[in-house]
Order: sequence, then structure tokens, then C-alpha cells
Amino acid sequence: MWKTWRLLSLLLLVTLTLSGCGEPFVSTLRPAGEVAEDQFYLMVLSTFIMVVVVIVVMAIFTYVLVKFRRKKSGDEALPKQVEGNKKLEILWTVIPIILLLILGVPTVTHVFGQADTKVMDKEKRNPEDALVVNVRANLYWWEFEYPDYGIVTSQELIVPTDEKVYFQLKASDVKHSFWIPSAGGKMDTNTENENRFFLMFDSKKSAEAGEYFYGKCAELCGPSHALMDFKVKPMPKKEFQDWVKSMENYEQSTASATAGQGKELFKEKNCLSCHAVTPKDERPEQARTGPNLATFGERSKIAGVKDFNDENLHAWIKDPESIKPGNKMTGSYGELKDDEIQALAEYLKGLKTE
Ligand code: HEC
Ligand SMILES: [Cu+2]
Repeated sequence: MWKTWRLLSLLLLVTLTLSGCGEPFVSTLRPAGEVAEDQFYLMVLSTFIMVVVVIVVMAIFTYVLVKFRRKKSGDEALPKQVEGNKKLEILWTVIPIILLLILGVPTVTHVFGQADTKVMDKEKRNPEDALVVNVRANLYWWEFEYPDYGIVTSQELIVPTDEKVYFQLKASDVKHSFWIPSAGGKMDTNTENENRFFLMFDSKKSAEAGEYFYGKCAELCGPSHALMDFKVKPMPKKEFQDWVKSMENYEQSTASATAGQGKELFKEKNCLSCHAVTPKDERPEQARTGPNLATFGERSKIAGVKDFNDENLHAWIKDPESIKPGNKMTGSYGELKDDEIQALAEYLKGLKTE
């Protein structure tokens, strides 16, 4: 008895804890776009059918259990045998077939509909009609390239609302998985082939969800897998186009003197060998070994996980290992003095599109 209670209370605790996890910016149960809505609808449909089947079966089971119990009908009594009853046989063949059809037709339709990425193959694709984003997953950061505009960003994905956004996915080291819970998915990023799918971001729901959606790596990839987050910022088409323009005409400013000093240090300390600081990164992919920092000053988070403030930025530059174990920046430069960290941070905060 005690054991059962212990288990029950544990179950209750877990249920209560998990019920707190439904934030609109990271929940599959609060779809924020057509793709996610369709997937949610399929989940509800199949759960509904399963629940109905379980209820009916349990009801018949309980009825039979009570009606034919030995205590009532005696030790030797045998209920009427119905083996080979045609009506019953037909009934329990036809009902499952109908249920499977109700479940199967919408599922297959949606699965094929959501896999339709033919526009990506078009030779003369108009980026105004179908936006393509090349996603490259790395231990433990994300790169987003807009091939039609020749610009690259990292850690933060900017997308227009209310239209299909097509993704071409790959990984540069090990297998990861690209997942934006509120928008649908997920899909693996592989090293040996490229996967494709599309997502949609509803303008109203995006606004309700707040500043951004969470993106996640959904494939265990190493010690900092759980910290491999990115942010998704959907915006109306017009704003998106303005953003693209500002990226295309990106100009670097070095405001303060400390920032100027930081810029020099960024070269001296080898940071530039991994990090580009303009959205047009001409290097081949294999050479892009760190996130593009052109818009670093506009990030919501540092390294995808830490709140954007001076303290966290200094801590990251000083010792990235203490924040993301096993990351690929650790140990790539010598120890930095406090004023050097300060100058680098000043410089990085000034990297913006405006
Ligand atoms: C060997 C390549 C390499 C070198 C050299 C390097 N970094 Fe990094 N850097 C990375 C990688 C990889 C990440 C992503 C880490 C992660 O999130 O797992 C990163 C992340 C960052 C971030 C966070 C980026 C973001 O989008 O939030 C900052 C800031 C940064 N590096 C600054 C520096 C500075 C300053 C230097 C020079 C002192 C430097 N890096 C040198 C590879 C490098
Ligand atoms: Cu990963």
C-alpha cells in the first residue's frame, strides 16, 4: 500500500511539474503556425481515437468481468459460446478498418503535404515567393545562411511571418536535429546528406508568444547538447525585407576608443580566424568554425543560453568552458587580461546592423 502511494505521489509531482512547461515560445501544444497546427491536429485526432477505443474496450471488459463472475454463476457454469458468430466477426473487422481510415487518410495527406519542397529545386526561384534558409548545425551552435541574399547569421534565425519558409539542413560535425517546438518539426541535420522541409510562422501567434521562439537541438550530440539553443524571430514581410537590406548594406562602426582597441585585439588574439564580423562571409563553410558575429550586439542571448549582459559576456570570453562544456572555442587563445576582455566586449557589443 505504502509503495503504491509513493508511486502515485511521484506521478502527481511529475505531472504538476511538467504542466508548468507549456510556455508559448517553446511548446508543441501551443502551435504558432500552420505546419505545427496540422501536426497538433493529427496528435489530437489519434489521441481521441485511442481514448475512445480504450474506453469501449474497458467498458466491455468490466461488463463481462462482473456479469460472468464465478461467484454469481457458479463453478461449472459456462456462458453461451459465440465462436464463429458471423455478425460479430464482421463487426470487429469493419470497425478497426474505419478507424484506421479516419486516422490514415489525414495523416498520409499531411505527411506528403509537409514534405513538398519542390519549389526549392526550381532553377529560377524568386526569393520573394519562397524564402530558403540553409541551416548548418555545429557543436553547439547554429548557422543560418540566406543563399538568395548572400548573408549569414548565427544563433538567431530571422524569418518572415505568414508564408512558407524552406529549410535546407545539414550538420558539419555530428548528427544534430533542428527543432522549433512552436512551429513544428523536427528534422535531423546530417553530415552525409541534406534534409529539407518547410515551416510557417503565424503573425498573431508570434506576437503573442513574445520576442522570440525557442529553437533546440533534438539529437543528443555531446556534453553541451542541452545548451544548443537558438532563437527564432519572426517578423512581418516588410520588416523582414528591411532587415535583409540592412544586412546587405552592413557597415561596421567602432564607436568608442575601447571598442577600437577591442577590434585590434580581435585580430591579434586570433578570434577572427573563427569568427566573421560581417554578414557576407566569403569563406568556405569548413572555414566558418565559429558563429558569425556581425549582429552580435543585437543578440538576446550569449552563446544561445546566457542572458545578454556585460557580466555574462565577460565570463564567456574569459572561460567559455565554464558555460558550455566541450565547446569548440575553449583553449583556442591564451589567457586574457581583464582590460583586454573589457575591450573585446565593448567591440562585440557594437556589432549591429543599424
Ligand atoms: C577555434 C575557433 C574560435 C576562436 C579562435 C574563437 N572562438 Fe569564439 N566561438 C567559437 C565557437 C565554436 C563558438 C560557439 C560556442 C558554442 O556556442 O558552443 C564561439 C562563440 C563565441 C561567442 C558567442 C557568440 C554568440 O553568438 O552568442 C563570442 C562572443 C565569442 N565566441 C567571442 C570570441 C572572442 C572574443 C575570441 C577571441 C579572444 C574568440 N571568440 C575566439 C569559436 C572560436
Ligand atoms: Cu546538437
